[in-house]
Amino acid sequence: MARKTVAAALAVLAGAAVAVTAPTPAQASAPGGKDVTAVMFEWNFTSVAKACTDELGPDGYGYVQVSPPNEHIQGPAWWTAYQPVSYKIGTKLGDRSAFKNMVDTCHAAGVKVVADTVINHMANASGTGTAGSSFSKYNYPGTYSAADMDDCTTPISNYADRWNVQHCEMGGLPDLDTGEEYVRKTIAGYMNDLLTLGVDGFRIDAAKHIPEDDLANIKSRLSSPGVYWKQETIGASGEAVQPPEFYNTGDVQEFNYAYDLKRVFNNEKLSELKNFGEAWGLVRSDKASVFVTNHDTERNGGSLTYKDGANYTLAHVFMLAWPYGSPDVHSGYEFSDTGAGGPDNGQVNACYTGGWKCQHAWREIASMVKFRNTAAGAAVTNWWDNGNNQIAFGRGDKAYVAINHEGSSLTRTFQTSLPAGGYCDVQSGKGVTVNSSGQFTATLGANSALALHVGAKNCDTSTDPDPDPATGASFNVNATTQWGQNVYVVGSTSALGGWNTSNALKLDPANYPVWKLDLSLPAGTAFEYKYIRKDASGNVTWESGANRTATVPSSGVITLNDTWRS
Ligand code: ARE
Ligand code: CA
Repeated sequence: MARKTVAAALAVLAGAAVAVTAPTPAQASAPGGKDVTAVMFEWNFTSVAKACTDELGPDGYGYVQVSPPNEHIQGPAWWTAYQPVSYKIGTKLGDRSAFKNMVDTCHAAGVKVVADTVINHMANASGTGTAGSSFSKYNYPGTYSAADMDDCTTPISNYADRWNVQHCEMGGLPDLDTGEEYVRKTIAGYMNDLLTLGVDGFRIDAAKHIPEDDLANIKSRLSSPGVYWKQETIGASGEAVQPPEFYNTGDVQEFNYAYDLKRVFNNEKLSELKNFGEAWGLVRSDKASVFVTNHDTERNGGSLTYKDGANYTLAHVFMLAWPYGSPDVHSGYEFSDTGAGGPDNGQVNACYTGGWKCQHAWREIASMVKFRNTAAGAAVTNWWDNGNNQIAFGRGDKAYVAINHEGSSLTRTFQTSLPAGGYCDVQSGKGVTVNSSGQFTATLGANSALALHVGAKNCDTSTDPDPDPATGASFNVNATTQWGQNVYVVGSTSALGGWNTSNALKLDPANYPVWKLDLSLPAGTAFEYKYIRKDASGNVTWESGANRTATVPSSGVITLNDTWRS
């Protein structure tokens, strides 16, 4: 991935004054020109390291964000990570050396590391933490005592009152007195320790609950005070504390971006997105950290989630193609209990197994990261829409995307500003030719996208987002589906989920109605399998008939061309 020059970055900033939709990279993009962060929610550090090497680096992600690494209360729920006990590095996700190895491995893969940092409060509990420290509410020996807590020890009760929001207890979590010297020094000490371990940035949890002056003071004590800094500041009308007051310290997470995308993709028209961004009342693009979903909103209904099928996938395609803010791609796991922690204590043996969704690696999403990197600095051009849910736009002479969010296919001659030549549609892996007038003709299936960029001129193996395994099976099944349904394969071996439908492997619908999955399996493996459909709520429908059988050859891949048996 080519590094962007300072001159290019300045050109981008100059462009910002011209049009609302002009690309203004947030601070995240400044250090390397790659502004997409993969948020590996509840992944353990060893698994994150492997993802950096195998997927995030090769796919062009600039950053990976990890769940809070410091000692917290014990328990199976994910939210235990938001109740700090001390600033020792040590949780079920890994110890200090696993954390350090992850940072080094990610750096070697060209991926910078952001740590989720919980510094507003401490644990509302008593017991022993994940690194062995004893504690009780208001007393965390070696770290803080009651004197370090804020004077207000009642829960926050009025978001219209700044003092109440910033000094009282969020949901009963003991609030640190961040105005105090010792507290500031201790928090800065923790963050400097993370910097020593190589961390490149921080997500500041509950930043809205910390006065901006306190954050500025803490940040000024860091060994690199210009470090990337992304603040959780949920903006809501009528509240006393609003995101823009945090611009001085860094970027702000724009929750309204996710709320708006949910509304548009579920109930409104994509054609409205023509001026999405500041014109919609969102925060400044160069300060915005944006997402389709995060770990809270995928649980509280605020945003689209993996349960929303094409609405969710296409919203990611739009986010990554559209020059506003710096995108986070949330990579999580399936859940029905909103408190459930990551499967297997955060150990990810393989994507799409055990409940791990691996959204960061979905072809439709991963392929758009290089699209975004290639398009960086280019404004929106050649906007087209049908007045409804079909849109297309270019990014100057760098890239072009079309999104068909309707129930029938779209055939059209698209006008781009791309140089003539052959391109790879990185969504489908099929070739597209742009003529000397910048036009190409293509058919997009229902609820699918097409994306071209000058960094992917040929659909050869080096740009194939889904290369064939050395030995294994290529599952191809012709299966029509309803809204919200997906097709999976499940079978007799553990790699095929051991007949457990919750461990079934999802097939890729890029060539719908043919669903496809290339699976690496040891040579000679004999297995049985069947296809299943799952709907948005996880209900399973089996295809009829006997189990299918196949054997992996001694070298190469067995190609299975199947038709769904209804
Ligand atoms: C848990 C229990 C609670 C219990 C508490 C203390 O669930 O019942 O009271 O412990 O014992 C996460 C979970 C919480 C969990 C917490 C600690 O979501 O359920 O509490 O961990 O284990 C506000 C804040 C915002 C915050 C959200 C959740 O402004 O900062 O609430 N988000 C971050 C994280 C969360 C995390 C925390 C902070 C705590 O992303 O995952 O909590 O570290 C309006 C306002 C928002 C407000 C929102 C909800 O929209 O505008 O500002 O968000 O309502 O109240
Ligand atoms: Ca506070």
